[in-house]
Amino acid sequence: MTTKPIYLRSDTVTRPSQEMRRAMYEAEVGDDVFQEDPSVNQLQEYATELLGKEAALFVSSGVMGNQICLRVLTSPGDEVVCERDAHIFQYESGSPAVLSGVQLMPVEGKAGVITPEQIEPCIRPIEAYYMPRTKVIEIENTHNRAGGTIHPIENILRVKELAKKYDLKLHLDGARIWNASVASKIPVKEYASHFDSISCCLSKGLGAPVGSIIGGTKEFIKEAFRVRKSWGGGMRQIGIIAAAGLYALKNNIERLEEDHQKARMLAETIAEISSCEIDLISVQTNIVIFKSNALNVLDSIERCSEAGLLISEGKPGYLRMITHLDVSFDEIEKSKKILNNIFNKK
Ligand code: TLP
Repeated sequence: MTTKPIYLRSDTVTRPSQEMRRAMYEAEVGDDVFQEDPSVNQLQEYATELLGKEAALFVSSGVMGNQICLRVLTSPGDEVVCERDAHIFQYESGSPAVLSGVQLMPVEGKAGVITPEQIEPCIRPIEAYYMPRTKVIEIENTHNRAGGTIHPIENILRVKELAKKYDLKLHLDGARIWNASVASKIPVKEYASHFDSISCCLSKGLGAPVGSIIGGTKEFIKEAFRVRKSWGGGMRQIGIIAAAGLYALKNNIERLEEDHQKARMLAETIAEISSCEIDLISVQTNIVIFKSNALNVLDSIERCSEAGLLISEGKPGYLRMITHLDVSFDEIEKSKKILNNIFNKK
């Protein structure tokens, strides 16, 4: 292949634009361990406002964001209820056990959503001292493995009621909360307002090279700052990358709509291929999960790659394509042709 491959493996593959690089080049820096990096402080202040929280903290990754939040919200021996396909359960290397000494209680949801009716029976009786103590309910919005589905706000409100009844904390893995917000037209602030903690990524659809933001109360973030340092996550003149994050928040949220449109185009192509299965209802943002009945996952990935289209496994047995700001409409058209050529064989 001489032409540049089309990268639909993840929205993490984006490269900083010229303008973003300029913002990084020009960033004022200081020592962030002393909280004296002006660019980091600016990013955190901007994010605090955007999330509508009392405070925000810049961390190195989505995993670090989720794990710091769980650590601050729990004590060893506690239990966190989450959906069975949640990122914290499937893709974070067992960190809740390793880093916080807590276990997860995964519940099988529908389109990434678990209802209060499903959660309530999983809550451990407070008097059962021999059981783990239920402490947190975690929600992922959008839900990666479910195909970028948006968690309905009505369900969030109902889960919040349940959490209040049992005095539980709520954490939002909002790695792609920006996509949920743009597609549902519900402000990120409103989503965030229902949770004790939120973690959201700058390095996915927003196109920054590194970093996530966590938000919560001042007290929560003070403790998160301490945990981040204890895990070796205190960085120094990090304004250079915080500037990219701030640029991303200011410039790259609204345009996510275009990524959703592109995902829709790919999904509709797949829906017309008889050897493929796709649930079009699940394609609500920038992720397309589908199944090929003609080729297995590895062969599908390999054949697409040979044709210049890089896709990945979305969950066992399923393929995944994710759109992002480095994929043009022209590349989407090319991708559609490649998908037809590879999967449309009778
Ligand atoms: N997701 C990655 C892989 O880990 C699967 C991807 O390519 O989609 N929460 C959610 C919902 C995520 O999708 C991810 C990354 C994370 C957290 C972790 O973010 P990073 O990779 O920055 O640690």
